[in-house]
Amino acid sequence: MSSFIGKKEYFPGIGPISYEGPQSDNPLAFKFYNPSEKIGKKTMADHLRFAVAYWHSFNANGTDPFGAATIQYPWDGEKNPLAQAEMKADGAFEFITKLGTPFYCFHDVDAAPDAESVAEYEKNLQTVVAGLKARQAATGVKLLWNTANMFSHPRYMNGAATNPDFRVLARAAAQVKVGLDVATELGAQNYVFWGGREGYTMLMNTNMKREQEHLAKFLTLARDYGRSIGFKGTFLIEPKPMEPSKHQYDFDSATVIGFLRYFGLDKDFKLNIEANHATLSGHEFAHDLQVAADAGLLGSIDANRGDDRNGWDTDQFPTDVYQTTQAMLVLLGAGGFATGGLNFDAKRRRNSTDPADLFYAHIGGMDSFALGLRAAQKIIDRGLLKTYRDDRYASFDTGKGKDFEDGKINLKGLYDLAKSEGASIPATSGKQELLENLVNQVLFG
Ligand code: XLS
Ligand code: NI
Ligand code: NI
Repeated sequence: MSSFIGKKEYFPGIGPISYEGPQSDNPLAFKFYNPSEKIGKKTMADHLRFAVAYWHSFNANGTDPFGAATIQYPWDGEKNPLAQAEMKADGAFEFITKLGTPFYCFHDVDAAPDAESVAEYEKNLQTVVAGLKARQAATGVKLLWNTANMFSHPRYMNGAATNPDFRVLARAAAQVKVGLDVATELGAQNYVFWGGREGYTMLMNTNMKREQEHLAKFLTLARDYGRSIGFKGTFLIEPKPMEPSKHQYDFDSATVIGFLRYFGLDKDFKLNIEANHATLSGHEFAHDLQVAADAGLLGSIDANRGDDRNGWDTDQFPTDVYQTTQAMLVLLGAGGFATGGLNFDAKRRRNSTDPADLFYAHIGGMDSFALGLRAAQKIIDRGLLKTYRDDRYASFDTGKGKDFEDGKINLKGLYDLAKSEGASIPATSGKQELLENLVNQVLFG
């Protein structure tokens, strides 16, 4: 991948980020992410498939409910919206190629100016997309996924596909239709649906059953349209339990899997699991990954983390290597990504106002996942899980236990067996602390 500089350099003084190893004092270098290093059968880069998120990295300006913007971008001053979008695209590709991630992701309105009329909206987006396509071709950077923002505009205050007003649903469908055209044009590997306001705030004014049926129908139409125009990527649903809705329909992995199967969408749709959404729903990040993996529906990951002290979607950059190790154990166990990747759906803190902070944030996130990948592969290679996890279930591998798994024994048969055994069953340790210690040994040994 060649590093890209547009009409103007937006991150002057910062060159391509390279791997310098753990002893380096250079804050603008990778300490652990060494893209060409082989881990198991693949390179780190091929395992991790990192993506930069347009909205957090080139739009988010540090506003919170209590305060104004703190972060400025060089394109802020440009008053012509399309010219501004072009500058931003240059800045984005400069950043992405200097950082060296193979992928990026965007919402329609992150990249192009929004508009009330569908015609103008579409024209704006297609104009910007032509430029993005040229930049992709020039740099080799690929689109991991795009999506439609169907939650910021006031028309979506009661939802998009689940809005009680059919006209709003149709307007949302127009955005998705254009979004799928764009995904196909740019060769996106996936197309994402995050149900921003697909949920409700009050049951007394909500017909939940009808709204969910509308959502399923909407997604079915999107799938059919996408396939009809030759979109070959994976459709992804991104679960989240709340925020901004009080209660969102795509609550967590388990809920979404049940929904997809019930409505017959599980052949085309998989899940995009976000760490901070999993924790918001009361699960570990690794738990939601494992639930999706067990269903064969682990598609992609939005990499970030929450804060242990509160329950919000704080979207911090991942730094916790225990978490990334657990996540990579699940991912490697599931055979790795097919069309998915690790998208940094993460933002700098409001007071990280230097352009270099954007680099530090991503470098830290990439290093944290590189460490997690290395540790997970070591744990797998040493057979530690095989010994301690698989052996716990050995009683089902032969004899009556196997008969049970094979459906060859009924309840009365189990009763007779238990009765004839007579003696008390010896305790078998789960060895939790031993396994916790093994993780530390692999990480720091
Ligand atoms: C918000 C979501 C959003 C999706 C894309 O919480 O994470 O950023 O990833 O719409
Ligand atoms: Ni996300
Ligand atoms: Ni999120």
